[in-house]
Amino acid sequence: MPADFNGTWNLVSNDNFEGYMVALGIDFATRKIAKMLKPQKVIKQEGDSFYIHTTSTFRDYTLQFKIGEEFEEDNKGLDNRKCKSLVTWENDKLVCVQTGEKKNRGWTHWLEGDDLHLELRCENQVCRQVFRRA
Ligand code: VLP
Repeated sequence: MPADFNGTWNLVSNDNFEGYMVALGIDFATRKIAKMLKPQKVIKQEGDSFYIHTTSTFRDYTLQFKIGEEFEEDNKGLDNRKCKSLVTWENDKLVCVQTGEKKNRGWTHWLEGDDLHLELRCENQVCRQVFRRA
């Protein structure tokens, strides 16, 4: 049985989101707003199909994918750069590689007790977010 990410999750910590946003080229004004947000994630997992809905008072982002199937991601409302994304299992971690203009772009999700972890990577920046079950 793979890890079960199903549920509603609230952000409780967000380390180096600023560095990650700078690496993505997010403008100053947007960064000031974005760093104040406490996004919520709703994850629906059915077999190898995932739906990850990240919501906030400012913007929302929806991602749907199947494990092992590369897809075009538009990052609409984020940095708006298109990339090719591929999510795979690495043991119980969900690992996404986002191939495009930005080097070393991707993310990893994993569970630790009642917490959902998300590591966001872009170029030489790593942002670490922790979400708790709502
Ligand atoms: C852009 C960078 C903040 C900042 C401006 C908008 C959506 C894994 C993955 C699923 C993400 C979240 C991306 C956050 C990058 C912000 C609006 C924040 C709320 O999650 O769960 O796509 O990539």
